[in-house]
Amino acid sequence: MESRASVRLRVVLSHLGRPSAGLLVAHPTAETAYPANFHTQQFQYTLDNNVLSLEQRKFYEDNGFLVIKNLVSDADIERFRMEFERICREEVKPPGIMIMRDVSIAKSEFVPDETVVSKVQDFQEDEELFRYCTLPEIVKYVECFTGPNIMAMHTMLINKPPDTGKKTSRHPLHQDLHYFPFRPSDSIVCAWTAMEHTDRNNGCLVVIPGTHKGPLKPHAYPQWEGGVNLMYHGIQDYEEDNKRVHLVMEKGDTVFFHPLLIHGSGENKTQGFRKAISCHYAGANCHYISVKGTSQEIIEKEVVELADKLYGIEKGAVQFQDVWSFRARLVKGERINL
Ligand SMILES: O=C(O)CCC(=O)C(=O)O
Repeated sequence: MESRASVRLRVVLSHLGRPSAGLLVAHPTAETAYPANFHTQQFQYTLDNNVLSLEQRKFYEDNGFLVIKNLVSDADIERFRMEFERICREEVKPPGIMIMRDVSIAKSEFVPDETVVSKVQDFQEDEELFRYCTLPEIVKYVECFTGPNIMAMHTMLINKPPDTGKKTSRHPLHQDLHYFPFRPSDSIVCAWTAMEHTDRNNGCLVVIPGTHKGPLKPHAYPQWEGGVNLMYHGIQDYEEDNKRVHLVMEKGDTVFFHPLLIHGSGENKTQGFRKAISCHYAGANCHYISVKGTSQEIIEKEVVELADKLYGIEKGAVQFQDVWSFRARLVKGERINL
């Protein structure tokens, strides 16, 4: 008889052939206005597709991020908020979703309510939240970095809680590539949309411009007195005098950023929850890499152990790559390697 573990694994792996979320077509909207003698070969981080203006491309190339104002409608944000609340109340349980609570909230205090949920991750099977990843206004920009075949690799709705005084609502400075066993990094981009006004008071995103040009740095859990949230690894050796930029954003504003860009977010000093929705995309022609012997081994170990626990699969049956290709979902074009 087939063991429980292998049945589970078969279910997990059967998701890998999942169909696409429907075809989207990107239309150029920005006036590119390149001088006639301008050569775009000098660009490394953006593609030639006439969506970004020359100024926008130059900004991303130099800084590793680009904010597009007022990109997602209030109506969509309201729908995402309502679906998040339904998930928190456990009225819907999309397969694969991870519900996280802030480390300051004891397990025994957990109630199915949005005030104890700091984040939902991996909502790719929730059709309502996954609509975010397929919004034409978002995908249009994503394509400038990934090319036309686009995979959604990682999804999150972050509900940064009011800080309890322990400073656990902070997200340490990190590079998202630390978590990813696929390359090339230049074909990966994050879209992060503010679901309400965000500034330093409620812990807006903070970025260190230009760091996407540097290497992937070693990460570890920071030694914070009040504790640190699960998987919130941080960079150990960043230079204190690096220029940090706090991204003050309005509801619907969206920042696109490179996976090597050093970023994080501060303490939420308000009494409200600071919400944002995000997706990491990768060009479908990216490929998986082995992270054995690299600084990413520590996150590989943590993720695989968590997946074993979550899916009830015997140790060693699931690899780091399997976890990623399980959660990956096609957004546009053709699923190639991922
Ligand atoms: O929204 C935030 O507070 C930071 C999110 C972030 O950087 C991440 O989850 O990688």
